[in-house]
Amino acid sequence: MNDREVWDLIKAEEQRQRDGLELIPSENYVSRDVLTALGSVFTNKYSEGYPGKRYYGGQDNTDPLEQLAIDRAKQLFGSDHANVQPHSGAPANIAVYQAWLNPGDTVMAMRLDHGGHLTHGHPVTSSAKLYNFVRYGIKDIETGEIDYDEMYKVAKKEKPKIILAGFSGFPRGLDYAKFAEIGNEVGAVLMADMAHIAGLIAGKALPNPFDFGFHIMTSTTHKTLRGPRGGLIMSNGTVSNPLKMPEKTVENLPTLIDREIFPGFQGGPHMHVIAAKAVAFREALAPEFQDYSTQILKNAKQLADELMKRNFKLVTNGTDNHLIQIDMMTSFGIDGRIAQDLYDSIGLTANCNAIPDDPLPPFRPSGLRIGTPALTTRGLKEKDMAIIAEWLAKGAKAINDKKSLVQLKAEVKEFALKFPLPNEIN
Ligand code: DSN
Repeated sequence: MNDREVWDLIKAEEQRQRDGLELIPSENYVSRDVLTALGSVFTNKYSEGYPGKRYYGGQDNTDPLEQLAIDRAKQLFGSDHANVQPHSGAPANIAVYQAWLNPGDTVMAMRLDHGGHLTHGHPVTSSAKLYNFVRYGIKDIETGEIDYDEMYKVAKKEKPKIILAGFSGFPRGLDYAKFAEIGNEVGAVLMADMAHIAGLIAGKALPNPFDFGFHIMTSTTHKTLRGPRGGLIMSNGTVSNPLKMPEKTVENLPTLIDREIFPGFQGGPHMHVIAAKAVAFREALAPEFQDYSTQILKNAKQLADELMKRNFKLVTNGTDNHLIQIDMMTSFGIDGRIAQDLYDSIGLTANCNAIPDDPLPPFRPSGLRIGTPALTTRGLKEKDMAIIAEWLAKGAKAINDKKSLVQLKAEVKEFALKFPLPNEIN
């Protein structure tokens, strides 16, 4: 590469990833094949429209490529329809809202401080200005049990047009059957934002909302699904000509969504990213991906247990998925941001996060969010989780002891180098 400045930063980032351990639950390491597809000549091509219905010439290869990605996504999640064009998870969610709602309509989603995502109606988002968001949340912070009775009451009163199941900071499972029961009674479309757990659903380690009658599933493709940075929408219903606006019915959701992504909301799809999505979907269809997904959960459970043995207070006292929320204030009297910087300094990357009913502000919250998808990709197993928990405990205690932190950083690096990044292996 001629651009030394960029090249040096790429090499430095490679080294940072190699020398440390990635604990952020929404990050992962892609394969060499995914990277190759991302860096391919498909980045040169404009392809507004959908396979067979494009506005520009020269689509000999983009059409079969996008169709391959669509077919693989449908096979992976068992849906009638897939739109592989969303640039990421936020545009995917917004496109669904726009496809189904009118301004002023109501959406029911998880409380943001209980684990819901910004795009589920945080007041600072543009969706919150257009639509009315009402909430469900956790009944018992110690177990993470969702208050389904309250959800039912609010749904009956507010009549949401969409009930949204999904989270980015909740370490337990959702009862999709209950969501469906409530949604069907009030006539809401059931939408699952599975960005965090799509890989666990694809790998059959966690249940699939479509098996419970959900109509729509949105996701990112770069978290547990281990593909390129991007978005994905799947739905059930009839896929018809995207050039014609269909009637607004549940059966027509696939076409309403396609129309909303393009021409409604986005311009040209990023075909190099769609190529990389297709590669990732093929990888996720392989039997080994099921072992990977199961191992993520085993590692997360083990890591949670090892942390609790070392006096870490965990939100809901454990995990049933890939992520763990640590209440750092209760555990060690330091806030999540201080903890994030502290662990960064020893090569353990995590992110600060609000805990339920957090008294501290979002930029400096009480919690630290960690998880096991990237560690598991790197080949770590249950036995390695005690080592990580020990470093996290020692790090928190050594906050003012520079010498110990330098020593911990060296230990983390020595250990991390035993586990090559996947794009170094294949
Ligand atoms: N930023 C993502 C996460 O880390 O959960 C959600 O968009």
